[in-house]
Amino acid sequence: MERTTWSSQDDSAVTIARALAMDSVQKVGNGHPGTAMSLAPVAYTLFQRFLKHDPNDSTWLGRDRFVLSCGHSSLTLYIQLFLSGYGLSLDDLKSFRTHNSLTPGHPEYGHTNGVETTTGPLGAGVSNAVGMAMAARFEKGLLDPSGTTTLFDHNVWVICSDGDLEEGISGEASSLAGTQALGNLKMIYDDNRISIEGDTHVAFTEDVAARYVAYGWHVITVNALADGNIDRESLEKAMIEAENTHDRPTLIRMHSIIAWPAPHARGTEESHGSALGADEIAATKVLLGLNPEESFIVPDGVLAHARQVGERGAALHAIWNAEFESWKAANPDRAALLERLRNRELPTGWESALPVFPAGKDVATRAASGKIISAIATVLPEFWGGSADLAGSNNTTIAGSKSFLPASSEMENADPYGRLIHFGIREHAMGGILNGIALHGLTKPFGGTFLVFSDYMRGAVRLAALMNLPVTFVWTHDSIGLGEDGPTHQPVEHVASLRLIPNLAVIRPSDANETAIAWREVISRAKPAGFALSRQNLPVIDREVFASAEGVAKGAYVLNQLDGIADVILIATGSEVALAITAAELLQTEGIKASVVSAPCLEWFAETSPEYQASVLPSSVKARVSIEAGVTAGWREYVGDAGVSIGLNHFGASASAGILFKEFGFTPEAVVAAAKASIEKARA
Ligand SMILES: Cc1ncc(C[n+]2csc(CCOP(=O)(O)OP(=O)(O)O)c2C)c(N)n1
Repeated sequence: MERTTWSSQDDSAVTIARALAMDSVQKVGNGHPGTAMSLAPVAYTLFQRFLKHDPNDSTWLGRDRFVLSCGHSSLTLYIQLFLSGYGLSLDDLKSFRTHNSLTPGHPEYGHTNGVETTTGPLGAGVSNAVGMAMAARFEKGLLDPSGTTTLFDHNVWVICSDGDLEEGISGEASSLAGTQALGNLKMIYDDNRISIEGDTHVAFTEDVAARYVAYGWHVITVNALADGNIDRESLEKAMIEAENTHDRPTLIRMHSIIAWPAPHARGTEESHGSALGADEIAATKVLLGLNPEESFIVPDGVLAHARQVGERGAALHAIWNAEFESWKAANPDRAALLERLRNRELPTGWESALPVFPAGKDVATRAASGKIISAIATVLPEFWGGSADLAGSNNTTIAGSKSFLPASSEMENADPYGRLIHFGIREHAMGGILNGIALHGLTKPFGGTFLVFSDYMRGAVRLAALMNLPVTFVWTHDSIGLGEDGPTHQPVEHVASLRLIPNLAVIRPSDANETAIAWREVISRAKPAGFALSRQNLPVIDREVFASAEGVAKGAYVLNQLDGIADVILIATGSEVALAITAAELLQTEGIKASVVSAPCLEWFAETSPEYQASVLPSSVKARVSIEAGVTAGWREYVGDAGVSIGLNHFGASASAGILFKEFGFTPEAVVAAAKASIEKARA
C-alpha cells in the first residue's frame, strides 16, 4: 500500500490523541489514561497508514479487522474512530464512560460503529482475532477457492497488552494460530511491563518473544526511543514486515512506557487505571507543547488531516468494488451465496435435510446431533466447526469433511478451506475463536466439548451471549448418565448455571427428534445457544402416541393428551423425560392423571405468550414435579410452593449410569412418590 510521508500534522494528531486520552478520563473521573496515551502513535499509525478500512462503511466486506484486546484502553480505539470519521464526535469523548454514551468503559460490539468485538476480559480479544483470521481463510474458500482475486484477503490487526498475554486463552489461541499458519494475523504487543500491581515481573518473567517463536510465529522486537517514546519509525518498519509475512502470524513485541510523556505518571501503575489529575495533565500538556489551560482541543486542521483517511478508505473501497463487480459477473453462483450469507438468509427448504428418527430404537442425543450436523452441512456450506479434541465423543464431525489446516500442513486430510476444526484441548480459546468466526460475519460456527468443561470456556460463552453471536456450543455427556468416568466428568451444576447467562439458549433435548427440531431452531434463530446432550442412549419417543417434537420450538410442551385436567404435572428435561413418561403411566394405573411436559429450552419457553405458557403449566394445577439430573436451583419457579424437585444437589460418582440413576433417586417409583407428595401439598 502507498504511504504518504509522515508529516508534522501527523505528529500533531498523535499529540492531540494523547491529550484527549488524559482529558476524557479526567472529565469523568475514572478510566484508563496511561495506555491510551502511550499507544496513541501506534493506533494512529495503524488506522492512518496500515489498516485497510473505510470509515464511511464499517461493514465493508474487504476491510481489515482491528481488535483492541486490552479493552480497558478503550480510548485507544475511540480516539482513532473519532479522528478517522466513524461518526464519533468530540462530545462522545466528553461523555466517556457515562450512561448511554457511545463510549462505554470497554468497547462494545454492536454499540459503537467501528468496534469489531467486545473486549475487556483480557486475552479474549486475541482469541477473537484468531477466529477472525481463520474465518477469513474459510470464507475465501467458500467464495474464491482458486484464489483468482484479492477480494477476500485481508488482515486482522491486534493490539494487546501484558495482561492479554498473561491470560491462558491468548496462549491457547496463539498456539493454534501458529499451527494454522495464519499469515493474515498481525499482533502488536504493548510490552510496557506495568499492570495493576505494578511491575509485571512480580508475576510475568518469561521470554514472551521466545514463546511466540515456539508457537511458530514470526516475531519482531521494537525497542523504545531513548526518551521513552515509542519508536514509531521502527514500528512502521516492523508493521511493513508483518504485512509482508504471509506464511505465519506475526507478533511485534513493542517496548513502551505507559503514560508517556507525563512527567510523574509515566511508567507507573497509577496511570493505568486512574485519572492523572489536573496538575499532572497540565504539566504533560506543557511537555507536549499544548496549552495547559485548555482541554478537549482539536484544531480543525489536524482533524481535517486525520479525516483524510476517509478518502484513502474510499479509494481502496472503490478499487475493491471494481474487482468485486467483475468477480460477481464471473461467479454468479458464488455471488448468490455471498448475497445470501450477507443477508443472513437460509436457503428455502433447507430444513428438509434434517433427519427424522423412527421410534423403537434408542439413540443418544449426541449421536442424533452428529447425524443432524452432517445433514445440515449438506445444505449450508457456511456451517462449520469441530471440537476440543473430543470430536468422536461429541459427534461433531461433519461426515466426509476435510480438516481445516494450512496448505503447509503434513496432516492427512488437511485442507486450508476444510470445515472440520481441530481446536486441540483448549476449550476457552475454542469459545473465543468461535466468537471471532461469528464476528467475522458470514459463517455459522459450532464447537464441542464435554458439558462439564463448559466451565473452562464460560468467559467466552458469556461474551457470545453479550454480543448476541450465532455461535452454537455442543456440550455432550450431560449428567451422571456418562457413568464410570465419575464426578470429575459428571456435570451437575452446569445446566442450571448456564441458564443464568442472559441471552443464552440452553437446550437439553429428550430424544433424537427433539434434537433435530432444536438444531433447526438454533440455525434459524441465529443466536447464542448451547446443547446439553446425552452420552447414553435414550428412547426415541413415539410421536404417534405423544405430541410432535415440533413443540421444541416453543421451549416446553405437553407430550401426552389427558382427558380433563391433570392432577399433577411432571416437567422434565433431557434423559429424564422418558422417566417422566414411565412415571405418568404408573400414576395412571392408580387413577392419577399426570401431564408430562418436556422442557428442552426454558429460554425459548419464556419467549412464548402467557396463554401458551398457561396451557402448558395451568395455574390451577399446583401439584408439580420437576425432574432433571442436575441441581434443582431454578426449578421452584416452575413447580411452585406445592412442587417437588427431583435433582442432584451433590456430586455424582463413578459407576454405571444405570446404578447411578437408581442410587440417586431417578426411578419411576421415586417420581410417583414425589407426585403424590406434591398432590398432598397442593391440597393442604
Ligand atoms: C480476565 C481479566 N482479568 C482481570 C481484569 C482486570 N484488569 C483490567 S486491566 C488489568 C491490568 C492489565 O495490565 P496490562 O494488560 O499490562 O495493561 P496496561 O497496564 O498496559 O494498560 C486487569 C488485571 C480484566 N479486565 N480481565
